[in-house]
Amino acid sequence: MASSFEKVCVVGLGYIGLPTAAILATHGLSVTGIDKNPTVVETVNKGKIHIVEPELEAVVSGVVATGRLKAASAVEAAEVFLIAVPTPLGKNEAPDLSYVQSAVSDIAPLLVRGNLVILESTSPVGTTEQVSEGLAKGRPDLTFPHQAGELADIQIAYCPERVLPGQVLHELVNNDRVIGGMTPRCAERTVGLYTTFVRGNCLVTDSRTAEMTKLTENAFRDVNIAFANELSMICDQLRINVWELIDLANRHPRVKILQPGPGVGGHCIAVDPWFIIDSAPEQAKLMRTAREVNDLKPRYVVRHVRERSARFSNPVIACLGLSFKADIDDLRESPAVEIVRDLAESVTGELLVVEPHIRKLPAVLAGRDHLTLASTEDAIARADIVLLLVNHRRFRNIDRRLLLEKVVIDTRGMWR
Ligand code: SAJ
Repeated sequence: MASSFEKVCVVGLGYIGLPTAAILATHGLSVTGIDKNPTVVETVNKGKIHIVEPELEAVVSGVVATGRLKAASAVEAAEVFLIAVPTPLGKNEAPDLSYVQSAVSDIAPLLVRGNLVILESTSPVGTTEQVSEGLAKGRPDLTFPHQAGELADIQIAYCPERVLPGQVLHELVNNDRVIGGMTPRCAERTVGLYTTFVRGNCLVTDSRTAEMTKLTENAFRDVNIAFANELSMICDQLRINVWELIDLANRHPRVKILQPGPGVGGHCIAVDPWFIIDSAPEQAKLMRTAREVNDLKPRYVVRHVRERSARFSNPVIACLGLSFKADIDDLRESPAVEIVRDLAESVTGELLVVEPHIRKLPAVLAGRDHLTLASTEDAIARADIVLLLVNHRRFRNIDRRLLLEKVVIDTRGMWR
């Protein structure tokens, strides 16, 4: 659908900002992507990308070539400002909103009546209202939704990203979007922008509900993974195969237990529940406990490996997988990395790490004695203990007969 907007400025060219900027540009809008990192700006302006995401480079190079997308280091005047900056955890598990605040300070001087500002970054409830207040502070000559409601000069909305890394281009277009307008008019204008490229439904609500929707989706998953992880520890205690147990329980028509693992990694599920816990600590008891259970799991695995390695004087341990989930190269917040690091610090013997998606060890593991990156074959052949940390497709082909003489610790249930 054709948009009534022509010029969009996307602040933050990361995993969400860059694909969104590129998709808007392919739909005929003139897009400037802003990033404080000069290397990112330079890379995008060459039609290349600085992140790993299938098919994205072809789209970016196409729109950069036609001039529809360009990158810059300073915010430029536009009709729509779309904020897609990181919102990491700061001190004491509290959200760090400094990148959002910095985007607000950069945008405020450029605003003109009729502009639309959209926040996409995962944010604690109330952040969109804070964006409105922050912009108003910088521009006392204009009115904003928290002051003037429907009559405001500037419209503001929250529209969370929900895409799965690795499938971003598909999910960006096909997923439903939740659009939280600070007023109905803010929402309506935001729907106008997203319907240029979204084939899913645009579901309209207020900004606080939209902020909470995003956090709830990831907290729901975290709590459910914690249930599976807790079950796995109970089952170890009771000498029950947790994988068989879950398969059986899931045959009940209203039971759908997720899979235990070595812990919860990535930038989202292990982080977002804290945004809820931080804003309602008294009420968010279950979510806090779930976070604690999931955070405990890597340490539980390390303890288990140490117990099983006690009978060897210098065990060779093959650690299969380092990424935070299967079939990707992303090591961010990966429980597997944490486990290998802790083993390197607490077990005498040799660690052979296998991660087919990387060529060199991450800094936290590099340069350690008795820890090397190995091929699957070499690691399995030499190991006394085989520790499976990630259920990569490639590990499924391992000949099970090669494991018969070894101590096998399977945190993912691949060899259940
Ligand atoms: N995990 C388990 N057991 C399971 C499922 C997952 O241990 O049964 C672990 C994975 O191994 C991994 C972690 O959880 O370490 C997270 O993996 P994931 O595939 O569940 O999710 P992410 O972090 O890659 O992406 C999530 C998605 N959110 C939901 O599915 C509700 C995605 O749609 C969001 O856009 C993304 O977070 C985000 O950016 O917030």
